[in-house]
Amino acid sequence: MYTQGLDLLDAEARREEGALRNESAARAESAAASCTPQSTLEERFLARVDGEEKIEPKDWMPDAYRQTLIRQISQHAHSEIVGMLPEGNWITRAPSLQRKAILIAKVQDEGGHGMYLYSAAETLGVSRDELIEQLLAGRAKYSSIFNYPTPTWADVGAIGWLVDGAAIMNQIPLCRCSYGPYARAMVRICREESFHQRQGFEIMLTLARGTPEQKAMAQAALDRWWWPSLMMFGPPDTDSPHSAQSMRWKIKRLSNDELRQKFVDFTVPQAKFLGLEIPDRELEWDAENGHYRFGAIDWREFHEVLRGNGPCNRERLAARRRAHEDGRWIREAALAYAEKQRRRATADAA
Ligand code: BYC
Repeated sequence: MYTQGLDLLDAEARREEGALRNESAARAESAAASCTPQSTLEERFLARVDGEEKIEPKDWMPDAYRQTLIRQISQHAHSEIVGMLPEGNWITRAPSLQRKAILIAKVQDEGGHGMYLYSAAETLGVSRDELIEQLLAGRAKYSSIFNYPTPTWADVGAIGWLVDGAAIMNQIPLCRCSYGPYARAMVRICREESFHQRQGFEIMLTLARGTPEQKAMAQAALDRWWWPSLMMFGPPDTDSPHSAQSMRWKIKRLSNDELRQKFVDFTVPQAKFLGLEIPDRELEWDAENGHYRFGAIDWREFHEVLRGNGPCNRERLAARRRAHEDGRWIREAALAYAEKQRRRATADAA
């Protein structure tokens, strides 16, 4: 079982370092930036990135860096929120009270991750309302993985084991992202994802060691989730338009293919431990390079899902729109309450 522990110690040390940049220094820098040539600003920015300094919200940054972060962080936030749906679907049908309590906690964690990530995106000058409106209008991307159905309880296990497993693999390097608020949000998210991955693996282990029918259920879920999990890491490096620039800016630390390979290398032994078979006839250990070779991914399927034609795209968006509409009264009540508090505070001060 892998863990993010060591990477996090490193990330936290750097976070302390970032926090030492005091506010007034940042303000002075931003005032100076208004009369400094663009090329100098860019050179300084890259030097800071190269020196592993965190870029903070009030620091000067190239507009394309800001836009890339808004794109990635908002897609990530949307994925967490839409990601609550496939598992949320099983809360009422979890096979025991304990499983139900664990699943509620997990789904709630995903909602929390969405909130930290929307907050991180807001530090870049975009509003949460705007981002949510883009999601509900079908104009924003979220992870392809959440457009697949969860027909059995074993799918909840497979999501925890594979989907959260892939998420941790992709997100541990994001704890070292050059943008401070995103990197810091990722520290807590990775800790929680790590727990999620273990709960998924434990569900799979229980099923794999259960009756032949339960083991078959676990195998069928693995068959359903294996290839979509590999697609989560994004297109191959040769077809990834954003990777090179994002890696130069140290937003991404490892490429899509590198992370996918790491995931396969970690997960195959876990499948063996479960006594389950990865649905890939070409999967083979390559002793020479120390990695598993795996079969070709169906990228047509990936692009179809991204175009909105996956098995559950429409259902997921419809559920989000319904939830947003159902929650309107509470948003209005919260705003009215805040306004009442503000008026009271003004009256008390007068
Ligand atoms: N699904 O140049 P590329 C979770 C898009 S949440 C949909 O490689 P980039 C969890 C990509 O956005 C999981 N779209 O892009 C939650 C880009 O489109 P645009 C989400 C995808 O950004 C609840 C285009 O393809 N994790 O784990 O350099 C329960 C070209 O791609 C996908 C994150 O969001 C995909 N799978 O790299 C359990 C992590 N892949 O914007 C678990 C943060 C690619 O040009 N994000 N696209 O229209 C990242 O690390 C990166 O954004 C990605 C893509 C690796 C996903």
